[in-house]
Amino acid sequence: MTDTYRNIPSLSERYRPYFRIGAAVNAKSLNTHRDLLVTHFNSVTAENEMKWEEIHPEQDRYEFAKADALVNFAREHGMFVRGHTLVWHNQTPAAVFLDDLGQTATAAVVERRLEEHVATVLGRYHNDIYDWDVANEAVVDAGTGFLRDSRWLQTLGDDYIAKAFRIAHQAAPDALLFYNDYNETKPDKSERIYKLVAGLLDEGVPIHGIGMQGHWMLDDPALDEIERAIDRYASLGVHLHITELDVCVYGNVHGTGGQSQEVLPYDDELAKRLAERYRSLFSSLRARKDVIESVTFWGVADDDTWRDNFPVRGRKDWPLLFDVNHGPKQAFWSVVEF
Ligand code: HAH
Repeated sequence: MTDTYRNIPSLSERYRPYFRIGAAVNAKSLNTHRDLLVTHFNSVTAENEMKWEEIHPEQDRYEFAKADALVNFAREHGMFVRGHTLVWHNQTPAAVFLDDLGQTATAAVVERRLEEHVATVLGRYHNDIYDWDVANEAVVDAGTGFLRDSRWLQTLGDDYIAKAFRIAHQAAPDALLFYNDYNETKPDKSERIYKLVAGLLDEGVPIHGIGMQGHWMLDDPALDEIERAIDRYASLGVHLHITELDVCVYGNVHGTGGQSQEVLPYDDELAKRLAERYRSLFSSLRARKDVIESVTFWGVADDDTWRDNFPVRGRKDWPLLFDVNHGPKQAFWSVVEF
């Protein structure tokens, strides 16, 4: 970060009366984006380093070094840490679901592995991590189904989510436990998420919050759709976190527009449209500060964003508040000046 950027207001300080401001970090960005992180953020999430395949790549092998570095960094700078994630259909070793002969493992074996994993990871970080995404992306996107047909569902059955929350609660009784998902504002899917969480609460399952990922676009979802989803989730009386916010500068990924291979020029016009989008998003979020506790961006600056490869591989995107040189974008000013 050059000196020119040193005298700008701190994002997380500006938002102190509203909610925490977080960023997803990785082993590299913890160093390369250190100045931005320390100045503008008061919460961090591991982009990958706490996912099962990274922190526990083999049955008898844990790799804590990168996750430890992140937690130590957060402690050193007085930042919160969101734990991401325990039970997910992606980035989980296939071996978790197999026995020694390579056949599908029994429910009892998989459940024991889940207990061991959760006790180990939550136990290790119990002094530093108070918020965990226990289950990630467990409901279907479209159609008439309900739960995603994942290895977790296939081996443990329909109540695997309830089990995971109970196991996590036992391992970290003081932690807030979240269900986290994307397309969380789409009417059908948000109804499924609502139903899942409401059902778990009814059963007395220790679930405390909903993580709305917030992988949004310039023009979609519409602001009122986002507001409706937040208000509906809030009616359950649970904690709400925006967990993975970024704004893809390309069009709606649900239509064909968002999938175009063409790289847009990041010109003044686009910068302005992104700023307007962020301005209205944050104005809605601020108006809901009583229910939203934390807003985490999925990245720090535009030089390191998963959006360069999603939903289109190798298509440069500019979804964050800081540019590729770590300077504040118009979008930064639009959320800071109100
Ligand atoms: C998220 N999935 C994951 O929670 C996160 O762990 C990962 O690093 C990036 C994004 C988002 C996602 C999506 O928006 C659409 C389809 C599949 C997954």
